Amino acid sequence: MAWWQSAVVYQIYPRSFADSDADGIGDLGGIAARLDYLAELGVDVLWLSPIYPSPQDDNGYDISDYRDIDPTFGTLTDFDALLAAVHERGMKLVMDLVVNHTSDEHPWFVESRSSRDNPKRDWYWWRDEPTNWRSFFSGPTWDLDDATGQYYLHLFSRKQPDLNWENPEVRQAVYSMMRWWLDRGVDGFRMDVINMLSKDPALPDGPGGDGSPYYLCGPRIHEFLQELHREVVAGRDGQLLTVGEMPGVTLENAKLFTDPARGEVDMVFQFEHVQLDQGSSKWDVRPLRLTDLKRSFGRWQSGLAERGWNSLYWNNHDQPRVVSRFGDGSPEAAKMLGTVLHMHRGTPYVYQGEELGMTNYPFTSIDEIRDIETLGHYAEAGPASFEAVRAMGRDNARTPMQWDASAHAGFTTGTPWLSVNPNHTEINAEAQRRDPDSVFHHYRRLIELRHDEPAVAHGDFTMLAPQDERLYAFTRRYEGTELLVLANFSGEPLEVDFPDDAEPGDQPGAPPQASGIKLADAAPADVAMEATQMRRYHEVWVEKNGGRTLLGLSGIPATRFRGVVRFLEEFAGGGDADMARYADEHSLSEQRYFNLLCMMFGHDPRSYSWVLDKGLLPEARAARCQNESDKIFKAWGALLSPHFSPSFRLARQLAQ
Ligand code: ISL
Repeated sequence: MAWWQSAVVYQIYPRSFADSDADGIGDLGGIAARLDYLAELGVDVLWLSPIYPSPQDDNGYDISDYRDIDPTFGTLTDFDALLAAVHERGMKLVMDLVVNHTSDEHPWFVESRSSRDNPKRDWYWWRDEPTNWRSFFSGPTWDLDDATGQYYLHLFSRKQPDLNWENPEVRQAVYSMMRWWLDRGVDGFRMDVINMLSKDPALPDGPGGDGSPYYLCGPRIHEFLQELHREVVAGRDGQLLTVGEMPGVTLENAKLFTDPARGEVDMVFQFEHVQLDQGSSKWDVRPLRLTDLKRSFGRWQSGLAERGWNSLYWNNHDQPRVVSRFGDGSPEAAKMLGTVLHMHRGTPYVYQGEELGMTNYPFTSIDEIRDIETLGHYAEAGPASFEAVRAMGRDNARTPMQWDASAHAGFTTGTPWLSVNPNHTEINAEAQRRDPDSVFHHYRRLIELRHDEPAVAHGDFTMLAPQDERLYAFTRRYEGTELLVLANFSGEPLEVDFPDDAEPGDQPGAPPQASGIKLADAAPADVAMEATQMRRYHEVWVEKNGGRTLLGLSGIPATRFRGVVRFLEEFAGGGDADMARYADEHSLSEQRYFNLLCMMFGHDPRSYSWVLDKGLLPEARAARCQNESDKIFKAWGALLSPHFSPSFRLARQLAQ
């Protein structure tokens, strides 16, 4: 198995992460100062959005020198120090590779545009007549260059001319640059719009100005990526990560791109799930239908089950914040969304601030927005488009990282290049690190789970209840372990209907029933009872391992966990052997005992009353379970895990 199958990647948008020199723009020094935070979160890989010299027309996705660092961010020496510090902490660092286009200020383009017979003329796409293609950033994709009287192609801004990958010199120049970074010690690349490299050289007009049929996954794309892999990646030590950003990629093509036998890329970013809440364009905003999301994810999960690999993401620097987009902005929604994504099969990507539940920004005026894409759209569409801009604009993701409650959220002591979200007084890293129930610690546990629980990294995936508009439910199975994840995607409490006739002995591999959730023999009535009452944006996990069943809940108030520890202390004397003895004395089967604990640490009051009703716990003692110290709370994982490993790992991690 490849190392990245159990890894989690964290995306840093350097402009907005942390500023060390008070110019209001994040930089390498800022990142270096926050590495311990990232190590605490537990991520394996850092991906840096572009830090190369750039006129910053598209915040660095317009590169004017591939072999240096933009002075705004630091120097190559700073970079080497950062890389060493990342490696020292056992993490890896992946660079953004933007080679579909350069900046118009890159020396290659400066030469190319200097005359029609310049040797680099053919490094870009020059034509006497433009086609009707429209740019991603509004307006045409062709600009007339007055000096030479020809048009050049730019799928993005006019300052981002497209390289001509038909020219072998271009390809070799890129490979050589990539090797230079790998030799420097970087651990791989996130490849910007890499499925746009191969264009139909005829560049025909597209339907309604849409040129994408002629540049998305064009005729030579697999050949180019195989060549790139051969020239750059192959023969290195297998510790690298390559992920291709591929707008519009189909599942069928993604299977080819990520089939290890073909030697192209390790995984791709596909866009299907982030286009489900839109109509004709990203600005035509529609409500998400959960059934569409499940159909899409389910298809990708099964499509890449045998060969290839998924990347998993809700957020990046181009997408609005998921907690505002698919949730209601609350920490509950942030945790629920995190659990759903991270329990899928694939490599999860966390975009900076997602681990805090950072939300969209409450923009009130176009003057607050800096993003070239959004401004281009607004200029064309006018003020009526402002609601869509607020909902979908990329600057939602780009506001500064919220480190603490101080002015500018601890991001900078200068004036931030983009305003800090006023909610930083509540949503910030400092507060969340102190709070064991925070979104931060929830993400930390999810990441730990992927490292520790093979069913999370490697288990198969079965979508359940595909027709339900509120419940997101699936199972993951690996060897003897089965994990069931139930998530209430709605803002209302949800009754989940568990069929009474759940067949005992449900075999791994058996197809799920089309309606309802089938809890097999190992899930007794008490688990079902808990799960039938799902709070808003709430998730429940059940792990079956052999005959044992474990229920885990997120957002568990620490007091309840402390209550469990007290219960153990009181009844079991604090030691593993005593604890087991207690279970024996009370004739509790291991399963029963587990379920009892589960009831205890669920914070649905019905769990408690149920325990009491059944006479499993004297009322007085239950009451005392409410107040315990942090010390005991922390001790609980250590106390329990050896005893109930491996099933109990889930609970332990949720509890920490
Ligand atoms: O942002 C988008 C959706 O609104 C996409 O169309 C996005 O432009 C596309 O996914 C490509 O993105 C990448 O390349 C762009 C750059 O602006 C993005 O930031 C980058 O992620 C051009 O380099």
